[in-house]
Amino acid sequence: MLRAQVCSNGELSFLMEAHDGLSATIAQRSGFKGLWASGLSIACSLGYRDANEASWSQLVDAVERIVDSGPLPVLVDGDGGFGNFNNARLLARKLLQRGAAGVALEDSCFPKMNSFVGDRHPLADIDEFSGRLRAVKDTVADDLVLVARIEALIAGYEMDEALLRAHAYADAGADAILIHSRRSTADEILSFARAWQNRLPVVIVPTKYYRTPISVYRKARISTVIWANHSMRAAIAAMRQVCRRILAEENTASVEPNIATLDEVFELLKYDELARAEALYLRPDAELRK
Ligand code: SPV
Ligand code: MG
Repeated sequence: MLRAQVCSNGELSFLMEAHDGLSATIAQRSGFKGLWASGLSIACSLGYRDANEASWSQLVDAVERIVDSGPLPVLVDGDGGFGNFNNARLLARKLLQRGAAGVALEDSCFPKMNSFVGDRHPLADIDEFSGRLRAVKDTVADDLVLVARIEALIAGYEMDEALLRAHAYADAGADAILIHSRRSTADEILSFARAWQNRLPVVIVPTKYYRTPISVYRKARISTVIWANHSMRAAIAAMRQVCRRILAEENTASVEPNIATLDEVFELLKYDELARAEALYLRPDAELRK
């Protein structure tokens, strides 16, 4: 299902960020058809920085909660794979076991730093990173969609370097290329797309260039847009506001209209299903008499 979304050159698809079971459930109920297990957002929800402070096993556990929350395919932000080819293939194998549909690996060095923090991040050597991709492909074959993410533009290199890397990663077996940019306009990723000519599908993350209309990406035949961190950022703003008001007012009356009701919480997590199951398994006779 993820392969059809990411690897189709026809229709633009969207992946919504999730970082836990609740954010995944809300994204699914809102109508999204696929999820991005964001490294930044998962780290943030654990109280860590997006600098490989969370371990690969903590990532895999978070992904399991996301996968378990519903039927949507999950593309996992695998950072750089937590080390060399061996760490990357281990991560991919564990993600596959936990039900992920794909993994995105970026050509950063361990420990990575979030793309928007600082500049001139060190890039992995092309051949070494291609080895990570090949090792992952040899381990999971086509059971996991493999997205190769290029950090060259983030790190301040020219387009030629990004294209060189894209071709090398395609040769190494990537299924799609994620081209990342920190510019506030989409110019950089659009010139990449023009030069790349869709040798492999292109995935983008318009976190900084959010003003560009989606029609521009359709025209450029981008395959997938990732909304990478917006539920996490929405949660921060909402939680901060409610904390401030309750602290100041020593009362919750004024925040009640702006927060989810308990009934909404019970509905989201399907408490009704548990009640039906109880009738079936705890009191089967009562169920039969209905
Ligand atoms: C993430 O969501 O963790 C990403 C995207 O990698 S970004 O933070 O925009 O680099
Ligand atoms: Mg990330």
